[in-house]
Amino acid sequence: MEQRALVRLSKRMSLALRHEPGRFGLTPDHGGWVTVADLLTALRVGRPALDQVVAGNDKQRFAVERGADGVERIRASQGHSYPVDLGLTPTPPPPRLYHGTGAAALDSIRATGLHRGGRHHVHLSPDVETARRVGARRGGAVVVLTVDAAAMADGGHVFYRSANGVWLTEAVPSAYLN
Ligand code: HQG
Repeated sequence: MEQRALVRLSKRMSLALRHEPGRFGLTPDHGGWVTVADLLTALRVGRPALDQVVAGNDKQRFAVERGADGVERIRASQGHSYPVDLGLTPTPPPPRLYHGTGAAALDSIRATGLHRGGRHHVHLSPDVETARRVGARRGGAVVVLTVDAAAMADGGHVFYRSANGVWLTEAVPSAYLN
């Protein structure tokens, strides 16, 4: 499949698995999994195209696993806007994490900290480069904030690391931002 078609399919998979499964006639389990067969039917694509998206995805957004029942299931590794239990284990973060955003959001973030918005968690990046890419999605000037994750963890804030390396936490008070 050609690159542009792959990106389009990846976006439809994100929509179906993270945001609006009902619109595709899908009913994810509590962990956000649907069977690969159901997803293929819902999106009207073949298995090779799905495999290409899962394997080639720049951010490894999707995870495929075979259950004890022998059935293959797929879910998004993070980024859901409907309630889902990813079953992630609280994990001590590296001392510093990064958050890329648009310059327009800066005053508000300095005043009130980072909020999770429509998602389950605030998303933090392990390195400046990744954060810069996340911020660049907003268009315009990019700001990369440094999060004092060590101090947050000391203060009792819980962190999780998604299967694709994104760090997640409930909120980041502005005192921990630089
Ligand atoms: C901002 C993509 C004003 C925050 C990416 C961000 C990531 C505030 C936006 C993943 C604020 C939320 C998540 C405050 C936070 N005032 N603005 N107090 N607190 N914000 O898309 O982190 O491609 O929900 O800075 O690569 O940008 O979907 O979060 O700009 O990993 O796989 O509110 O989404 O991954 O935007 O991105 P988002 P995000 P995928």
